[in-house]
Amino acid sequence: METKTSQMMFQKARKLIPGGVNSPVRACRSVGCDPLFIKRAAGASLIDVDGNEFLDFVGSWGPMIMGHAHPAIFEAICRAAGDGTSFGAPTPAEIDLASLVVEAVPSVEKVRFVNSGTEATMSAVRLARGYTGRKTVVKFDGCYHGHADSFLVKAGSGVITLGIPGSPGVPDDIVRNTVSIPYNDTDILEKTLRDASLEIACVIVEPVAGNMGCVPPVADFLPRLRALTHELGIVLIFDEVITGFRLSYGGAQGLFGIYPDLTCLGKIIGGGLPVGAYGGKAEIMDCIAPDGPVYQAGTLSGNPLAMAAGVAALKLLQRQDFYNELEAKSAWLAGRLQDIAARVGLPVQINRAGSLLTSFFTAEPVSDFASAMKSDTDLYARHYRQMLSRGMYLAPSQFEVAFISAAHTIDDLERMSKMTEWSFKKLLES
Ligand code: KE4
Repeated sequence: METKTSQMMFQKARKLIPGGVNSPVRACRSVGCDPLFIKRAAGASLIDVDGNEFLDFVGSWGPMIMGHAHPAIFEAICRAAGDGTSFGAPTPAEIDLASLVVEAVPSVEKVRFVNSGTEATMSAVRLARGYTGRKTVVKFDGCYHGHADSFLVKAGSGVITLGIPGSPGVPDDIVRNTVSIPYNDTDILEKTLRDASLEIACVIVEPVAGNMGCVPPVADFLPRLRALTHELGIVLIFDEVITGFRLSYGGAQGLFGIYPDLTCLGKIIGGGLPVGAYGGKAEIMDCIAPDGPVYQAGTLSGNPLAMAAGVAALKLLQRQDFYNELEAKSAWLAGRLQDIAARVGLPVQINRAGSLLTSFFTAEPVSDFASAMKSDTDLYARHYRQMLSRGMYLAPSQFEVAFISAAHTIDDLERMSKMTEWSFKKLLES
């Protein structure tokens, strides 16, 4: 595969940008190769600057549920751009997107738009602390909620990919207010939440974990979490930056029928442009400035182009059977991959939730951070490089998910499974 233009660009980028990338996981460090620079994308395909074409299973880490360069989203952005790109004043488009989010997400009565998932979760935690007057935040090992200081303890995603224990620069007295406990362990959860000394403001959880790889909740985990936080007056925050509008039009909460006090969104709601959001009960949201004392602000929050892209994206997701079709394709692929691993004799666990899927290279079932960490990351790296050489663009980390989109056809998924079989066999040869 010719990659000399990407290599030349990477050398140039590294002189200007730390690691040559604007987000660490894109550097492909954990899979032992240099990143490819992408020139353009359409549907389920990416084309890099050397003209190589790939079937894309990263989907910009979640936003591209419709596939790339969808005409309706492109048209909406162009139309909005013709009227100006940013005003720093309220616009009709913010009402349009807020209406769609409030209608779609069961527990959201009011919503505030920001520019990233990190801003959304950071603001939701500040709001929970301001609303309760308490300071401790409980999160779960392997879950990632963006890079705000409070979250960089035993975080998932890039933090575990790069093996960063937490992160330098996060003062102890910040981290002291964050407790991280095992995902899916209801005994430890109950003990932690009932520990009166902890003075807990909120629990923040990925209702389906996507940042240690795909780890769905066990049956009683979310119901128990909701019951305990309700009983103890603790704010429950669902971080649905990945699962929002991904697992269903109402997100994970709509699918499971478990309703948090606050919800964080991102990715899909921006249609590929920078948008995050946090929302929930009006009683809590009304504590946010200017109605209330909890401060949060942003120059480009509610940006008209991002709002237009988000409205266009969500309207596309309202199509009858959209999620049923995505579920059927995703279930088919997961079944094929599990069959292939069994037939080839490679110890692989396929975890799936809707159109989120991870192939863990381990013989043990993966239900939390500790079991995910038993995966063979070297084997995953070899698989990644082999698949890339055959035109399959996977997440450059064992601890991320593959995203299946409406643009992937059954033929695409058949091609992916055939390449997977070839790669799994090759892994066993050496
Ligand atoms: P952003 O600040 O990256 O928009 O969102 C942070 C975030 C919050 N919550 C969840 C559940 C998330 O998955 C994320 C970000 N996801 C990662 C991928 N696992 C973004 C990719 C990257 O860091 O480059």
